[in-house]
Amino acid sequence: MKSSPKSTRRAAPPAPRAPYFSFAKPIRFRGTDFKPNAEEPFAYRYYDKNRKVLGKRMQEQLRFAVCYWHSFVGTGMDPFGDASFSRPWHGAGDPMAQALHKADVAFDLFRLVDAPYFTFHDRDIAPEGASLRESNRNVRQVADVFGRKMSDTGVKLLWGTANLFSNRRYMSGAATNPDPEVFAYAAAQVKNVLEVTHELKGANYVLWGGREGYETLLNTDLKRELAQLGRFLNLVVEHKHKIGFKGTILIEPKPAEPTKHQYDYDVATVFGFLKANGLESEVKVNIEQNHALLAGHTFEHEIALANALGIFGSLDMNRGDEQLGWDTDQFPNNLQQVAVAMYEVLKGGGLGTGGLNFDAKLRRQSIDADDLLWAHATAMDLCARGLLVAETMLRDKALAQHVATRYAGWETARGKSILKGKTTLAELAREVERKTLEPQPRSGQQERLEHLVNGYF
Ligand code: XLS
Ligand code: NI
Ligand code: NI
Repeated sequence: MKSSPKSTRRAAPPAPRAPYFSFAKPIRFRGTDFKPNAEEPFAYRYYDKNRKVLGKRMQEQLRFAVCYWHSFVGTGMDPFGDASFSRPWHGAGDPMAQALHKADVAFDLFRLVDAPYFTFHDRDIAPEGASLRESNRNVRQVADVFGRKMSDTGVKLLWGTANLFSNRRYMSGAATNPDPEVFAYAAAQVKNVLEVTHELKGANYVLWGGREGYETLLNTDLKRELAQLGRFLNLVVEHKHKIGFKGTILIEPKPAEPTKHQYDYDVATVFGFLKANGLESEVKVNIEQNHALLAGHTFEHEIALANALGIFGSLDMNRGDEQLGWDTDQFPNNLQQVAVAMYEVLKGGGLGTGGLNFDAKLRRQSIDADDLLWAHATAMDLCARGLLVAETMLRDKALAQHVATRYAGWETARGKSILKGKTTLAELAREVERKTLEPQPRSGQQERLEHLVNGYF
């Protein structure tokens, strides 16, 4: 075919960019005997993605995800200092070109650490435009690029979400805003990201109530705001079914920050809210370690409770600091904490459509590009090790047997008839009054069990 003069004068392709990371080859599993060297400075000691753990490949048991916001948007800024990371796609420049640069580096990180999933907010991946229409167009444009990269690499989307908290329009809340026009704007934003998540075959869609809460009751109609939040969530669920999205809708509880009191305080509060709105079989929870601590719970408590209530969805895998009362979002680095959390996950039947999303950020001084690799790879290896410990705890059955013995009375005909509602309060009272012997207390054996658990490490 004869080419037209116009097409022969093609613009020169952009000069190839230098790779962002110093690693060229993906980090591999090498076992615990491997000695790192200049060629291969890091190798997985425990994360052997094809190893079977309780009948599933480790990769499928763990479903690791890299989050876009902390790793590629975060600047290292804190309330006392400006950006410290200076990533090449930050600062002045064409924002769409920067978004594409960022996407290239993100997919390079996924490849290098061998992460099977990622997560994002709409505002992480594309610049906000002059209108919602323009912002949504930007998001779709980057999502198209994601679609191509995902089919080239096999990386999948764990979940998408809308940022309904950064822009000042949301300063008084999104769904819980006193102005219905802000509610409508938030709805329009969620519609777009939910549809994009659906198109990218996301496994879940997350709603974290960024500013759904209040600063002071003096200006707040709490009852009205809760009703707004219920309506909003119902709209999202209705739309999910309308477009045929099969992923799970997840709420991410957090007790405070940014608002003084967040409505989605913890798992128990979210369950009550779902019940009140008839959504307990439609929506599950995305539990974050640091948020559990801020609510005065342990991570494993929140996981166990969600499993007990049938609303366990997914995990934001990070770590808070026991001395600090805010969301430090550090990479997980405590084997025992991770193992007991994974034990609860496995006991409940595993992650389902969920995964382990590293909602974690580098410390402000970790300014090297490779710090992103080290942070993710060490966290992945630690979680793999935690999974193996949890597997042993489960297979060993010693803990489970202790618990079963402790509740054995409830498995007898007597216990069962009480629970089935076959005895009244008056009947129970009459029976007890006839007896001369008191029920005998038995030891909870906590120290012995703590010793048992230490033996797994
Ligand atoms: C903030 C939340 C947030 C959600 C996604 O504290 O953890 O990062 O995971 O909006
Ligand atoms: Ni989170
Ligand atoms: Ni957090």
